[in-house]
Amino acid sequence: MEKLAILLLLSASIALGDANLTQLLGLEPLLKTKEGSSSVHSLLEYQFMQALTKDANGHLHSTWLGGFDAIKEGTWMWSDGSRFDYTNWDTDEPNNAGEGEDCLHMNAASAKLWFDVPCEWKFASLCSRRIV
Ligand SMILES: [Ca+2]
Ligand SMILES: [Ca+2]
Repeated sequence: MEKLAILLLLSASIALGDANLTQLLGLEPLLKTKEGSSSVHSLLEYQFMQALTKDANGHLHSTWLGGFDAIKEGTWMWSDGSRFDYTNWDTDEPNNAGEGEDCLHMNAASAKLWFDVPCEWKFASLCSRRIV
């Protein structure tokens, strides 16, 4: 429930485009860096996060989550330190293709599941912050 409240506040500040609200909530730094990128621990959480990334036309945009395996290939972790206890990878992902893929994005391809991709790619980030 706490996480839901956090995401609602973040969603509201972004949706309203209210810089003062974003600053008041202390979310501004999170929107500028990948620190505080969100973790996902259930299908329900993932579906909620997808709703936050949906535009007015119903399109789900590719968005960074806080998952990475840059420390040890194949060992996925969340940047918030929580357990990596849920996955929603697309078929044949993660595959660490090419010269390596160590970051996780959601809403990938047509299935809108997870891909590992190069961390240099540019997407919006979905962030969360513990308020209490
Ligand atoms: Ca990798
Ligand atoms: Ca991949």
